[in-house]
Amino acid sequence: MKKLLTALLLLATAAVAIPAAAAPAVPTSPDLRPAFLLTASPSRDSQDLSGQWTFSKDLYRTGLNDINGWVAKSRMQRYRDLDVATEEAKGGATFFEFDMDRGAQMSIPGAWNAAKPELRYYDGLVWFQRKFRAKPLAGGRAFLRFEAVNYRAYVYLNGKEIGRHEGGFTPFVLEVTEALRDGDNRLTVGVDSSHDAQTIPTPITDWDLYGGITRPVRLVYAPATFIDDAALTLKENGRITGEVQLQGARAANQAVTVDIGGLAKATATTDANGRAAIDIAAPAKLQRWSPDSPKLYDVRVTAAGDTIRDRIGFRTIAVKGSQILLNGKPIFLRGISLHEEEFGPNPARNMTEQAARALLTEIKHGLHGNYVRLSHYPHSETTVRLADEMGLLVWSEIPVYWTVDWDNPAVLGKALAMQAETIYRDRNRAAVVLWSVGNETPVSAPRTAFHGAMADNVRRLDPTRLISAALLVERHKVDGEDVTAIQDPLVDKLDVLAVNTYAGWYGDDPLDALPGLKWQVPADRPLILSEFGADALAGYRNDGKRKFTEEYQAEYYRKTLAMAEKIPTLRGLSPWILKDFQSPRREHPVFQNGWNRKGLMSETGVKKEAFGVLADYYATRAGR
Ligand code: GCB
Repeated sequence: MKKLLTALLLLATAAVAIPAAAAPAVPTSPDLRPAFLLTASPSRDSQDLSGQWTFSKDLYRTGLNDINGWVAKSRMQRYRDLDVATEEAKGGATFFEFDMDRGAQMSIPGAWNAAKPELRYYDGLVWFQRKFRAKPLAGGRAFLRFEAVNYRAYVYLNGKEIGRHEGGFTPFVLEVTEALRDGDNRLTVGVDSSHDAQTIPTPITDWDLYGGITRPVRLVYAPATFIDDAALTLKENGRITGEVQLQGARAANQAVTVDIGGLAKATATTDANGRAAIDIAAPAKLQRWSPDSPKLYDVRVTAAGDTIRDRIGFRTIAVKGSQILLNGKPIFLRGISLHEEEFGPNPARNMTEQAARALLTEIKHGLHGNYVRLSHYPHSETTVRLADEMGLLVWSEIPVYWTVDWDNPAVLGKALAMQAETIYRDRNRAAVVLWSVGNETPVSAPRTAFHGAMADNVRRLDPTRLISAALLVERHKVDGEDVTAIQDPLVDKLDVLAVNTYAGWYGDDPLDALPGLKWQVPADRPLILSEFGADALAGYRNDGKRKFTEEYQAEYYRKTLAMAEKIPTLRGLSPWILKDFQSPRREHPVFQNGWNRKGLMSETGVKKEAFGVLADYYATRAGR
């Protein structure tokens, strides 16, 4: 078993961020820590590479490989460090079948599917190029930090391969100290959006393709020895614990100081691996973070002449019997599910702060919510930081959705690495309280073993938060009566049970039957309804007997909420979903046209009747 775990861990570290052969080797660590995190990069000297990039489609992947498995032809290699027009002007036999400098432009970050009509359903490789000027620090180091590239990235700087990454929703950092030029630089990124049976997720989902460089890219400067990451958390025993990780030749034996908003100061010394453990009593005046009072402290970490800053909230989260306790007090999660998709008729999954704020404001103030399920993959850092600032508890998940290749250790390796990248990214966010290990995956022995390994991985990497999964429910007869039950051995690994239920939308149940449906769930565990929902086209109205009307959706909500009220262990709700979202699965020509219509709001922000039903329910709940 230990051997298998070690093999998996090695696979996991190898699966996701791979520096090019020429770059320094990455230590494969059992804690699945990516080689570099640079989590506090916004507080560092850095250059935002957002803006206009040129691009070139490459459906047959000619820039990566030639026919017959040969090396790509040089006339196809989009990442070459040359000016095609200048070469052409020389005449002669050489010619090119691309020109990144004279190619069409696209605004980055943003998915290509929204940028150009001809790329609407393009699923494959696209090359992007951005030129920029750099002024490297003498004796310092430089890194590229990508917040997300969907789904695979091949990164080249000035014609040299810097590294690769797999996974569409997590950040990765590649060192470019050697390849970066003082002056003009040419950054080329091949982005492959295609998914297969061994990717996470597979090609079959219920959301849009959104290929591209979907989140910001930064060039980050750091001293030769620097603070890569610092994490702090409040424990139930009243102590603040955490770690500071230094990188570089002088990382060992360094004095580290952590200042928590001027309230408390911790000092420690790094060990041989550049790591310092922090453990101090929480200061008496420390205000606990909560949705009602989302207090964040300015935290400043200093070591080896380097300083990073972060804004961190302190709270505890625990389960006791069937209660969820925030700062020791029972809490009911008044939430909603959300896809990473901004309001508007043609979203590009470009989650600017303004776009994220518009969505979260509807949850916090429109619905009177205190919780959001960020489905079905890690959302942008912007969204999670905003949840911290605005006071919304967060459920976070990676896209182990429906079915993945359960029997394949390499796929499990990818899942564990994605989880690790998410946890290392977000472990300072007080808002995040739940890590989910899957969504609606059909029960089988290999699937349960896969999720079990994921749950163990989360427990090891972050024992301070709760573990859940959005499970399927079964309907069966008990004494002639229809009973909804969870029949899933995975429950043994979870702190909070969560189920998706669509009675009244999928299936034959009349709405009036919903409040009478019987539930059989463990009495000693908290339960969340992680999804329920019904489609409605905003503005389509009649007597409410027809599906897709606003009235039907509103009545579905009334009846489902009445059903939920009867489940004694119910501790939270995240109905499906705040806003209509794009999905090629949904092709009804009158009601859907490529949109899943289960939003409480249309894609442009028009509220449907059911929005008011849930808002009223949450307003009452908040007062209880
Ligand atoms: C689900 C899935 C979600 C779908 C939703 C639906 O159970 O978890 O991704 O979009 O149902 O609309 O059917």
